[in-house]
Amino acid sequence: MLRIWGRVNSVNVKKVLWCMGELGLPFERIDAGMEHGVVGTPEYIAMNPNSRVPTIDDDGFMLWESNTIVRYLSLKYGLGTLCPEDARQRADSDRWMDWSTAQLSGTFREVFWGMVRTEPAKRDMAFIEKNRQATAKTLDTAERALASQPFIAGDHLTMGDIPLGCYVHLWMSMPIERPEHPNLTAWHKRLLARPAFTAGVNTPLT
Ligand SMILES: N[C@@H](CCC(=O)N[C@@H](CS)C(=O)NCC(=O)O)C(=O)O
Repeated sequence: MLRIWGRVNSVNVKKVLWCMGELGLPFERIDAGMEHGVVGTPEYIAMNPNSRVPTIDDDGFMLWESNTIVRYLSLKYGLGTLCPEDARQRADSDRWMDWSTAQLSGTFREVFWGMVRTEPAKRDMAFIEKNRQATAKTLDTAERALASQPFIAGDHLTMGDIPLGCYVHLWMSMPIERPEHPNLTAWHKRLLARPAFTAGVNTPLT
């Protein structure tokens, strides 16, 4: 059976939990990271020299880096569904995964850590606000892409929706000001209707 190491409140773990849920894969999850520790042990570092979560064990094949894990599982267990067979559709899906990490996650992380993981008295509100505005502007790009299609890379859910869906869910869950993004909001509602999203992503923030 697949095994995954990682705490459920990590955005990078959420990506993999949602992916495994969509693929209907049975798995065992082992708590690791933050208050659970584990990631600093020699045994864990031997599996994942990055000392972070998530890590998976697929029948002896150890893999870390969340987007890579999502791509691997989608190709192995979801070819034609989460992983498009057509090269151009797959590149489109891949592009949104890379975009979510390269363009969105940096400023998003500063808002999330500021508003969720930092106690109110210690928050640098000017810094959070600067990053909130930058994140909102970045999300305009996804808003435009979702104007013409129900999912980020076309007419059905693909791996391209997974990292973005995890970030957008947290963005929508935080007590912050958000600009009107009707297409993004409708897409998020479509994701919330999926049992695998509810189980893997729509879980407590802390
Ligand atoms: N690029 C890595 C980043 C992994 C990462 O930074 N994970 C965070 C949680 S989201 C982590 O392990 N933090 C330390 C901890 O939980 O102890 C990936 O996508 O898997």
